[in-house]
Parts: sequence; structure tokens; C-alpha cells
Amino acid sequence: MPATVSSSPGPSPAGPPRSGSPAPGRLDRAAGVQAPVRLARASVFMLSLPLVRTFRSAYGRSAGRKRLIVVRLEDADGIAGWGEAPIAERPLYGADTAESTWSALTGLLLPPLIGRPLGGPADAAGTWAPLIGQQYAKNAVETAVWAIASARLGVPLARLWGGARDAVPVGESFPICDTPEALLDEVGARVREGFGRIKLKIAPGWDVAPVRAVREAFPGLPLSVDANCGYVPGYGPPGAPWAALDEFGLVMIEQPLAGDALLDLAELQGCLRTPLCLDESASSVNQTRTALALGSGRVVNIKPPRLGGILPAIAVHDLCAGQQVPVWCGGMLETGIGRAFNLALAALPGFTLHSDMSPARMFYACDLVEPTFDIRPDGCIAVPARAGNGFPVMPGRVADATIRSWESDGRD
Ligand code: OSB
Ligand code: MG
Repeated sequence: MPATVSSSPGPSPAGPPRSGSPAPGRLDRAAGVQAPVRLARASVFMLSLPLVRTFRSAYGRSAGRKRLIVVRLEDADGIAGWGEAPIAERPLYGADTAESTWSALTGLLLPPLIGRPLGGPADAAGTWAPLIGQQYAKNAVETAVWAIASARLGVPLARLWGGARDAVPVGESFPICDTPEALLDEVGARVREGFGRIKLKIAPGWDVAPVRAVREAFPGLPLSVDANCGYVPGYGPPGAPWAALDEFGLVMIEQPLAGDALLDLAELQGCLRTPLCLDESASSVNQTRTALALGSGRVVNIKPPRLGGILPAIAVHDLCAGQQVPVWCGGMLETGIGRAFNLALAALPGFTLHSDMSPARMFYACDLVEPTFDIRPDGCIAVPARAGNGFPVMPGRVADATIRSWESDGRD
């Protein structure tokens, strides 16, 4: 049967949601994409990539090398799609780890998919619907199936998902530095390259002083902070550091308290003018809905690997659009494989704030895609216009970085 795009144009036009209008319904459109696929082969690669810079946040420091997993799926016609699980070795940001993701991919998610006829990406996601957790593994497989579907249809992902723009405004996420002076030098360099919003990682001991230094040096710069759950309610003297940070006109304060501390977050939000942004808290569609209803935040960071795929990410987009809650696409130091999906997702109309989308060159000596992407002088990164993976994946570079691999054609 030839591959087809669902004839439905989607229930609502592109553009910002109007008050009282229904949610834009991008989920129905994406879930309805028809692209019959039968997977013939699946490969999983555990990679160790050299980092060109230390990334330090409230969770600690990644330095030297970073593990990540990439998945390659191939259909019966030889069309390949790649997906990425930008996992960490330790369960700090989320519960998944490199080893748990490996075991979920090779033991749970991939074996039932090989040889099974799928009507499209939603069918793949349907095979693991009853399984809880394993978000990074689900995301890697779902995105790889999307890449095959997009290649078969000859339609770029952003168009399949109802994207409304061909370039995305981007910001940079700044790790904790040794001194505010070192931070100022780096922020200046990124602002000159065109990054339109700067996000500073904060943690107890690295908060008000560095934020003040950047604010004073760049008075009009859209600035935000990300605490990665690094504070507890009642930390420090009353109000500290939130009352001081509230004076800097920040775009948002991302995840000041633990992900599941929805009541404490709502209480803190009630004391601040600055919107709180949900990152670790937005771990599922339902938890995001609960957090918004409680007032635990007013902005949502959407990351497909944290949510377990593109379809749940689009569901959160639709939820937020229906409530006029601005969203943006966060990152987890993905290579160009993962970033291509993030860029396509950030083309959806609800993504009105700058995405964390620094080019892979900021972290890795060599990207896994070629050509890779970079920021344009206007501060935007172009949404991939190519069908399939968006950026061509270089199998030789994957092979060079592989420390362990698994492959199945379903006969084992
Ligand atoms: O909290 O947004 C986060 C990286 C790894 C895990 C969590 C986070 C981050 C970042 C990096 O901030 C953003 C990026 O990928 O550019
Ligand atoms: Mg964050």
C-alpha cells in the first residue's frame, strides 16, 4: 500500500491560540499520520562522545565524555530512521539511566516491533502504551519511526506535525562557572553570535550574584534561570534567593524545587511576579495538567525524551495552547539526531519562547549529523526542510563512538 498523509488538515489553523478557542489539536493530526511500515531490523548503539566543555548544574558536573544511546530502525524496503536517547549515567534529572534505557530498548520495546505491520508512528507508540516509565527509550523508538514515516511520505516532520514556522528563535543554557567574570565573557560571546535569550543554571551558592552580574552587564537581555530542583522550601533566610531574583525582570525561573513538589511550587509562584517554568515537573500530560491547575508554574518546557516521545510532547503543547500557557522546547545536550526532532517540534505554534537549542559544536567535538546546524545572524535556527531525519546521520561517526551495540532482525 502506498504511504499517504492523513487528508485531514488538522482541526485548527496555525497562529497563536485565541482566548476561548479550542486547543489547536495538533495531537489528532500527528496521531493520524498514516505511513505503513514494517520494521525489518533494529540496532541500538551505546555511544561515548568526548565533550568539549564541562556542563555543570545543580545535579553536578559532566566532564570528559558523555554516554548516549542512538537507535537505528530499518523497514522492509531498506529505509532507515534514527532516534536518540540523550540519557545520563545516573538518575538525577529523571529516573532513567543509560543502562535502564538499554535494557528497555533491547528487552521490552524493540523485539515486539520487528516484523509487525504498523499503520504509522502512533501504532508504534501503541505497542508500549501500557508500560510506565522508560521515557527516553520510548522517545528514541518513536522518533526513529517518525523519521522512517517522514522519509516514506517525502514530507518533513515539522509539516507532519502542523508546524507553523520555518525557523526557531534560540537561547543558550549556561552551566555553572567558577567565577561571575568567566560567565560574563561567555555570555558576551553567545550574545554576539545571536542567541536571543540566556539561561543561567543556578544552585545554592551560585544564584543572585552571577545573575546580578549578567543583568547589570546586559540590561535588556531576555534572561532566565534554571535551578534543576536544587532548592528546598525554606532554604536560606526567608524569601532568599527568590525575592532577589524576582527583581531582575527574568523571563522565568525554571524548576526551583523538586519535580513533584507541586504544592510548594504553587506557594512560591504565589509570592513571585516572575513566572515559574515547569521542566522536571512536566513529566507527563496529566502531571502538567495538574501543575497548571494548581498554579505551580506559568510556563512549560517541553522535552520529548522526558515525556516519552513526540506524541506526548504534542499533547502537552496542545494542553498549554488551550490555556494560553507559553511553551518552549528544552534540550538535554542532544546531538544533531535529537535536535532535528526538537527543531521540528518547536515549529508548532504554541512554542512562543526561545528554545534551548545550542548547536552540537558547543558540547561535542564532532556531531553525528552532517551537515549539522548552526545559529543564523537573526538568532534563529532553521527547521530542517529535509524529510526523514532532517539532518543526514553519519553511520561512520556513530560506529566510531560505539562502545556497545545490539542488533536484531526478529529471528532471534
Ligand atoms: O534542565 O534543561 C535542563 C541538560 C541536561 C538535562 C537537563 C537540562 C539541560 C540543559 C541543557 O539545560 C540545554 C540544552 O540541551 O541546550
Ligand atoms: Mg531545566
